[in-house]
Amino acid sequence: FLEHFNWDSYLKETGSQAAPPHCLRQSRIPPSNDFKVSMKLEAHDPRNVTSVCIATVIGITGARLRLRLDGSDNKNDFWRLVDSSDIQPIGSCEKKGGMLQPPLGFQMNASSWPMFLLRTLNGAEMAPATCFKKEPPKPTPNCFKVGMKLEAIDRKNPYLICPATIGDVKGDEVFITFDGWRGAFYYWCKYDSRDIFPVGWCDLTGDALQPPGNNVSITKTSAKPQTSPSKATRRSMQSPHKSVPASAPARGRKPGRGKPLGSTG
Ligand code: MLZ
Repeated sequence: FLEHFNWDSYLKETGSQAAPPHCLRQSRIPPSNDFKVSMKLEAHDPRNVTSVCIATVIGITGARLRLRLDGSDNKNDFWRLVDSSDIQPIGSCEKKGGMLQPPLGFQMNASSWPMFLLRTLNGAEMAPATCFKKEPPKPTPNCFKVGMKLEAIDRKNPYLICPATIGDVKGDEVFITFDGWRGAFYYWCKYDSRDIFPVGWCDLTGDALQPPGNNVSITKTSAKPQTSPSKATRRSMQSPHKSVPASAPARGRKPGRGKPLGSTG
């Protein structure tokens, strides 16, 4: 089954609050996506962030681009917002006195890089500077509270944006939990991460928001009582769904390590 997920009824039925948009480092009006598939640009290599590489737009999804580094394989695609500071027009690197680098895992002999670069850029359609939007400023200090709802990228499946709940807040980090999914998907991130969005983001950008998961888990102890949206989720999704109450790993655990609560689905 595939049903349209409705935030309004979900929030009502779970008695929860959407994170105020000013808490997030996203534009109030999402930037328009003027890129086209096959355009080329410069991007920081996600696996080697100090190097700037040539990337090709492989796909468009909402305000995001699916990118592939030229000379890399098709197993390491990544997604960036059109207002990400990780991407820039071709020529930007050279203007700043830098050199374009082969991607990590460059498929050819390193000595063939200069020729590969010439060939890959020759006749290529370069994304015009107007496609690149200014990154919004960092919001002032972390104003997230436990229980606030938002939309967040599933870092294990980064093409997916899913309904999420703030499970914990610690300094400038927030613990992202996914409604209806087990802990293995959860992660800590900075409050100004570009991977988290206000409720309604996908509706505005046309990106596909995943419905909450249907995994049922029994979490025995939870230091902070949280809303358990199981009944409401069931109604909201018109199917026997249950949602997992958020439970963050104990304080002091390393950020980014979700405590597995069982199978991940
Ligand atoms: N493993 C699942 C996708 C899970 C998405 C969870 N997002 C929080 C699947 O393959 O269907």
